[in-house]
Amino acid sequence: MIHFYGSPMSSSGRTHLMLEEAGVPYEYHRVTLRDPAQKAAFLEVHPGGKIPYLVDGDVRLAESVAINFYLAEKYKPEMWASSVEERAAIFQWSLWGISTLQPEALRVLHHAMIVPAESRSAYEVETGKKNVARLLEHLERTLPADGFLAGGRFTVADVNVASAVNLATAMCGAKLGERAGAWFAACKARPAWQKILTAG
Ligand SMILES: N[C@@H](CCC(=O)N[C@@H](CS)C(=O)NCC(=O)O)C(=O)O
Repeated sequence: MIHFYGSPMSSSGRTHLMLEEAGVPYEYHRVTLRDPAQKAAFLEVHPGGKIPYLVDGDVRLAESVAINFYLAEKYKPEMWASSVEERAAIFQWSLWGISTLQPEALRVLHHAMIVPAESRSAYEVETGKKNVARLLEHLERTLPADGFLAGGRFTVADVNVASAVNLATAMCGAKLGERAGAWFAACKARPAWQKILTAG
């Protein structure tokens, strides 16, 4: 049995989605990291202390995108690459989501809501919003006409990027273009997305 450590409204949502897409049984350990007792217990499992975290037999993994690659390749090969070229596209889009788009959305989140009022910066919020808008324009221009990020079918890249787009649109009020909007609506309409929204 897979053990999944996560929490709603966090990076673990990306892995939660992938677990549902993979259709494998798993046990969801919901961790409230603000609770010192839960945090201490979680540190016993994962000394790195960050969610998501996955234990699958002897395999112990952190980092949502790496976990999702593992789940796709092992349990849902049709969502993984079938060629070097597809793998490159999956890597490219997933890394774009986690290391290019998401940090700009987090910049807005932190300076609008998380850091203490005296440390908040309107400049950071505005810059983050501008960068998110620019990146979402890039998504609109480069999303393949077949409506999927890689391989002409729904893959782990769509899961990884849709979760970052979800944060970016929620935090920045950014509007998606026609093509990206249709792609994102299709991602959100999938049963996995609907299930984790209701399950939390
Ligand atoms: N790049 C990591 C980010 C993991 C991460 O920062 N998780 C946050 C929640 S969104 C966390 O566990 N924070 C708790 C802490 O830093 O103590 C991933 O995508 O898995």
